[in-house]
Amino acid sequence: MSRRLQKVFITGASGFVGRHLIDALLPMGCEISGTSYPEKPEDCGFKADVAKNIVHLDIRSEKGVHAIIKRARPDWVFHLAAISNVRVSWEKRKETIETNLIGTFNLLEAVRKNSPEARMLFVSSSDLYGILTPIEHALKEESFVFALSPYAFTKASGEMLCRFYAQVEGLDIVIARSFPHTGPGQTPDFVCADWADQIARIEKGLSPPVVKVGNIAVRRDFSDVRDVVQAYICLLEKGRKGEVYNVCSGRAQSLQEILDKLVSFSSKKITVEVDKRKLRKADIPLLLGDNRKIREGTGWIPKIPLETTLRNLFDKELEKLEKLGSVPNSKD
Ligand code: A2R
Repeated sequence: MSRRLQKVFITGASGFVGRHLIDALLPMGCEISGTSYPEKPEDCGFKADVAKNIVHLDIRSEKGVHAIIKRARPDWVFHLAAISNVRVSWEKRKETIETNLIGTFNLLEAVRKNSPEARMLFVSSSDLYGILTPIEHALKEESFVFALSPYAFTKASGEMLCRFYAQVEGLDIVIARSFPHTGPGQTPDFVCADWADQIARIEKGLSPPVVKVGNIAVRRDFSDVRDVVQAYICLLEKGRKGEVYNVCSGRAQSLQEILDKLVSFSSKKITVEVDKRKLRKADIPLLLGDNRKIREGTGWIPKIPLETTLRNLFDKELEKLEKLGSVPNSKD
């Protein structure tokens, strides 16, 4: 980014990625504003100078989204607000479509009418590759897209909507198609954070020494959330309007290896148990991305080794339990 002060607007600023994005943008001298929902900004633990510019707003409110963009008139918009969990998207189908698709429409219209010069990043998902037959190669941006969940549908249709606004309405939009990412602060609705949470509880003597897992044979392309937010910044600095970029490490790791690493951080003798409720009807054996386009187009490269990511995630879970005050600090 040019070093002049940029006005940056983030929807979903209090979410997992939003918080890391703020941490990355503040040292760049950006003026940050954005939205949080359903949490109130004052309950999100933001520093006072950040919290004052975060508004409690449901992205489904057309009026609210227009008013806030009119006020902020941002240079950059990162659109992160979404129902981000596939299981929840099945349980709340209408809410998912209203939030992820109509919410995106509300934002695009608000930008078109009030801040048409802004650069906007739409965060999509590798879930829309929806592989039906197992493959052994890395997925490229032009690979076949097939939505197999309400979540994937809203990301696929959101991409199409963004491309329409870029190509026909002339808005300056870049699309990040993000593969799984994890790191400190992720909620236990996602696999690595779920295991880190379980193992931290075991470490603190709050749970019996058994980790419940689903299918750990599958291989996934995981990135560190801090690398991912750098990719998002690189995409707004150098990404091409209307283009889709995979955001991924380009390496696949089996969930078994991830589990072994997390277990190795604990001092307890832990056993692993398969919980049938965590098994899926069909699991894609390999989900691997090709990141050549973003590397060559923006110079971004993932830097943080997965071991560091998992260590930081685990340490954060221990810290959370210590802060809750329910257990004595292990260092005491
Ligand atoms: O689902 P919640 O209760 O954690 O709230 C999420 C929030 N959100 C909304 N914001 C405004 N209006 C809504 N109607 C609405 N519904 C949910 O957006 C959460 O605070 C934020 C999204 O953050 P996370 O769920 O923590 O997702 P993460 O990992 O930060 O992903 C950011 C983006 C999403 O678009 C994902 O679909 C994509 O990256 O992978």
